[in-house]
Amino acid sequence: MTAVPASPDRLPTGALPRHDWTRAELRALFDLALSELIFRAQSVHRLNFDPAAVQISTLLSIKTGGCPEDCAYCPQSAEYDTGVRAEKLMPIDAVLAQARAARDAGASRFCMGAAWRSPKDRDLTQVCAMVAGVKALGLETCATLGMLSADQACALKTAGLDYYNHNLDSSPEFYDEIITTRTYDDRLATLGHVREAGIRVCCGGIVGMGETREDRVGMIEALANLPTHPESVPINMLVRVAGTPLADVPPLDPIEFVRTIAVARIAMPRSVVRLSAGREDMSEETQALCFLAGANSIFCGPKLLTTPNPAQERDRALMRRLGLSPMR
Ligand code: SAM
Ligand code: DTB
Ligand code: SF4
Repeated sequence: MTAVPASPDRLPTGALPRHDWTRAELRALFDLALSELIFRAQSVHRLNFDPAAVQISTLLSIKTGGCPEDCAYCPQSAEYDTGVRAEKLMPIDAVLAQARAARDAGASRFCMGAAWRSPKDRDLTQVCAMVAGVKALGLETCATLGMLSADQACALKTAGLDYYNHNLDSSPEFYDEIITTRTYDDRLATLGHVREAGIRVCCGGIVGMGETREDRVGMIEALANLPTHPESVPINMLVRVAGTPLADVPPLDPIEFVRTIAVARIAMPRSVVRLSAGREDMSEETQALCFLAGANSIFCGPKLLTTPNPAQERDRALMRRLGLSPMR
């Protein structure tokens, strides 16, 4: 029998967020026996959250396809032939109708995504009107529109935006193999503008892109050592889309995905960790392990932005089986 590795220093601290995580500490967490890692993640989770509550968001692609960026994972980049057609920004009424339906289906947050490098000012005016309309329906609002200037972030805040999603995606080293059209520092600058404007930050990344465990360690290090932890941390399993450069990357071991969730939970104890993209191809048992590892948010509804997500009835049944309820 192999012995459980000795506790890395200062772990688990529990409730208090730290911003001085070292790669060695995070690596040591990844290396723990799964039972030990999940126990620590659960312990931290319970100090901060009801372990049976899951935050539910709904996604809508308000502007699909034709994106000038070259993110190697993304079906919406104009560089790749994925069958996703470029569309115009949706009309406000159509967005509000979808938001009403999401609210009536039990979502607490409505996230609007646009395939832009950054919004043009004319587009931003439209998005601000959407944000105000969604907010008036009693929903929390979230948007992901690409890079933002400080002024754009302030305009969104004034319109009523609660959260802005902008991911670091991977470690700083691996990032350059995935995206060449904007830098890690560009992303950090946008996150700074969002934080400065007083909008809550939703920031995470993708695993299963062919990165190493060290890259997953580096991604969590970068997220956990931001000046303030993102309030929401989406961990996406790559959805491999035909036509993208990552279409044929070998799938990641689901247990490694669970470990990534657990380490994110421990490193960012007060953040809501979202089991984000990739659930359509994930077993319900793997999803259950993710909840045990401290995930406490999902996207509900049959579509993410352009790819499928489990049907609402399947998610309702899964939550019932696991004894989970929507977070209030
Ligand atoms: N264009 C904006 C941007 O990139 O910031 C907003 C939309 S973009 C689709 C939002 C995030 O979705 C990306 O940062 C990435 O983490 C995630 N994403 C995109 N394609 C994905 C895929 N195939 N699998 C998993 N996550 C994906
Ligand atoms: C995030 O981290 N994951 C969501 C959301 N932010 C906008 C998007 C996932 C997109 C998956 C691929 C697609 O459906 O196009
Ligand atoms: Fe464009 Fe966002 Fe897709 Fe990158 S992830 S190609 S920026 S839509």
